[in-house]
Amino acid sequence: MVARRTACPLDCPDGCSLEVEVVGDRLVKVDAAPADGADNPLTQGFICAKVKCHAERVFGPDRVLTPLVRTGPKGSGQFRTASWAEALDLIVERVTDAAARFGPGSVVPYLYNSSGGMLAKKGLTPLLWQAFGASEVEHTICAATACNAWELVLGDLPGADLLDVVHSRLVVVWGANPSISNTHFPPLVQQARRDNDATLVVVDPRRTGMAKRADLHLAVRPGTDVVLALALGRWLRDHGGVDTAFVEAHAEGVDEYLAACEPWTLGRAADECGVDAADIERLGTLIADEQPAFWRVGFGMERNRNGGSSHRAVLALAVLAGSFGRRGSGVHLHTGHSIGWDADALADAVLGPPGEPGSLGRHHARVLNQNQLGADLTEATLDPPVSVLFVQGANPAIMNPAQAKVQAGLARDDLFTVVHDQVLTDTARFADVVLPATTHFEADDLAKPYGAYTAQATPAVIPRVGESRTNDELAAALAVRLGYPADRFDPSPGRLLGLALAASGGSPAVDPPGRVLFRDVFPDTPGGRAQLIASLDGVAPAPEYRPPGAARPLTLLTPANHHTINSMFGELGAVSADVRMHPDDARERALADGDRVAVVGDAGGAAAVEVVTTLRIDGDLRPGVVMMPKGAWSRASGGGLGANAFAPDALSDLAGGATFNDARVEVTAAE
Ligand SMILES: Nc1nc2c(c(=O)[nH]1)N[C@H]1C(S)=C(S)[C@@H](COP(=O)(O)OP(=O)(O)OC[C@H]3O[C@@H](n4cnc5c(=O)[nH]c(N)nc54)[C@H](O)[C@@H]3O)O[C@H]1N2
Ligand SMILES: Nc1nc2c(c(=O)[nH]1)N[C@H]1C(S)=C(S)[C@@H](COP(=O)(O)OP(=O)(O)OC[C@H]3O[C@@H](n4cnc5c(=O)[nH]c(N)nc54)[C@H](O)[C@@H]3O)O[C@H]1N2
Ligand SMILES: [Mo]
Repeated sequence: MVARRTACPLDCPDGCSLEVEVVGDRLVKVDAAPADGADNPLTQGFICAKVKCHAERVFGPDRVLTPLVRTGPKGSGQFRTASWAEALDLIVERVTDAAARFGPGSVVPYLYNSSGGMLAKKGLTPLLWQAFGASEVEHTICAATACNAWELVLGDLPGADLLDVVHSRLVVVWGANPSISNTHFPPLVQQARRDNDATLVVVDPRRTGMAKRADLHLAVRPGTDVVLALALGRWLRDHGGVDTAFVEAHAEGVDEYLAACEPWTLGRAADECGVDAADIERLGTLIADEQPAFWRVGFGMERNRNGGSSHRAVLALAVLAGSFGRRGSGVHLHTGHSIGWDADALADAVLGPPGEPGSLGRHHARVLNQNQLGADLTEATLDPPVSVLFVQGANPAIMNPAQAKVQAGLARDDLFTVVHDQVLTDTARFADVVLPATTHFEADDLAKPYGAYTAQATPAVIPRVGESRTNDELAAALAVRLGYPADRFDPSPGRLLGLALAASGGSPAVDPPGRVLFRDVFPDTPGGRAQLIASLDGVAPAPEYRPPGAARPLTLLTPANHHTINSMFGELGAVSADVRMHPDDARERALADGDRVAVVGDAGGAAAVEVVTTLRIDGDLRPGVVMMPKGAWSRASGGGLGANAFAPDALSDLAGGATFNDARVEVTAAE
């Protein structure tokens, strides 16, 4: 047995420091690096249950071990094994043919890799497809709305350091569920409560793990946060709660913003948000009186039509209250791009400096919105059509909005689909060619989590499983076959990391942890001031509220769960596709726990869809809200469609973001 150090690059804020045990070629145990000496102090000597089981996934029955070529109907998952050479030749033939017939824009690389390291995400693959002039699929499915709102208000200000919450007197968790999606944060909040008698407030339609422990929980109706935040702005103004010294020094647009708050009296806001006016007032008093205050803002609040406005309004509230300038204050959404990754240097080395002889193209034929893949695959009018779909590090068959449309598109006979993944996902079952990908235990990379101020090496700790290749190795092999210079597309991790990190001396330049916002670091906005009013084409100057649609009576939320990271680990079977409902809603429908039920909805303009599943009664939901987990594989619901069949492909109010939580459904007893 050998113990080795690495880190977890999965799509999670925490980015844990890991210690793994290896016997021969096999990974046998994955656990936290010991608390003393871990590169990432946020790890605190423990990791989540999912990643503890990661060895099971690496060697699991669903692992793709060789290239596969489709033999059965699309979606059936019937394949024969193939050599890498055969698979690559086939892909290049189809890619070249599509470009000749419809232009390079008909090749659509759907690259996400949010659970991969920096090279897996930002290495050779996007550069290859730029050189080719393929379409770009813009990353809008997650974080685009919230991050754009942050930029509008706070520019490039980094998020407050999660470790600093131990110094806070007030902790506001708004639209985030750290007990599940950022598990190293709650113990720090408990420490603040113990040591400083800190008050904890949670704003979430569900009584989450943290809400159960909170001093105050506002179970808002989904999508109404903007109203709550505007009403609190008004309340602060009327009760001397605006930190005038702070806003005079550090904020722009305050008067105009407060004028936009004017219509939202406590009573009106209470009605719209479905909470007690007294609770709104209690939160106002806490925000006005308790400092330092730490705001943990999450992505749950962005996934609806008002996501951008809600995020802007909550940030504006923290600004009005002056929740900055002291240790233990500030807002955390994520830690930003604080790593010194020089994407231009990497692109110049691979593609050649722009304009120089021999340099390769850098232009995508067009930009497609990730949330509307289903429409792009199925609408006959798209010009050029999607002829080749190259999916890497993503599972759109179950994770995208308008799932029925996505699956209908993936089933198209005239579409050639390549999927490069570690396991035979629901998307891979639709592929013409499946290619085996390495896990981060099998190849060198660098992990940069979005909730911790750290970057950690993830060296290979075991040999390759099967014939798996890294994303960069696949890009290199395709590049050579497409006629691009092999030396420029040399995929060795040392070379690529060296190029991207040259500007910071070869190792990542992580922002110093523990910086206090508006004391040690300021936004790059005009005057370094927070902007409460936006001046951007197509964006309302002040946050705006759009009432939710009411086509069906229940709002379906699909948040993160304990058993999966997005859809990863879903193959291990622990996540069910059950639908959860408040006892009052169940009583009204004469339904009981364990009943077989039909969830009915419609998404993306498609005909009504129905998913039959099991009902669970759950008093932690607010009435009118039902829940299914995100990331369940189709096998969890007996094949076919799941929660994402109900997710609309309409876009949010900012940055073309996803509106998963605008899903509206009805639940009835199954026939
Ligand atoms: N275990 C685990 N951890 C994960 C992930 C995972 O799948 N599993 N996924 C990772 C990824 S990709 C991401 S983006 C993050 C996401 O993690 P979070 O930022 O926590 O986002 P969600 O889980 O989508 O939702 C968080 C909470 O928002 C609530 N919510 C929903 N709608 C609204 C609303 O309109 N207003 C308010 N105030 N609250 C609302 C939900 O009930 C939920 O409790 O987690 C990461 N971490
Ligand atoms: N209903 C609903 N749907 C949602 C959400 C929601 O809140 N509700 N949330 C959305 C969010 S927050 C997100 S981030 C998206 C995520 O959506 P996706 O990115 O489509 O889903 P993942 O499960 O993260 O898919 C990642 C895949 O990449 C593979 N993989 C991991 N590392 C590598 C690598 O290095 N190379 C290659 N080639 N493959 C790799 C994994 O095996 C996995 O199959 O889903 C969104 N979908
Ligand atoms: Mo995400």
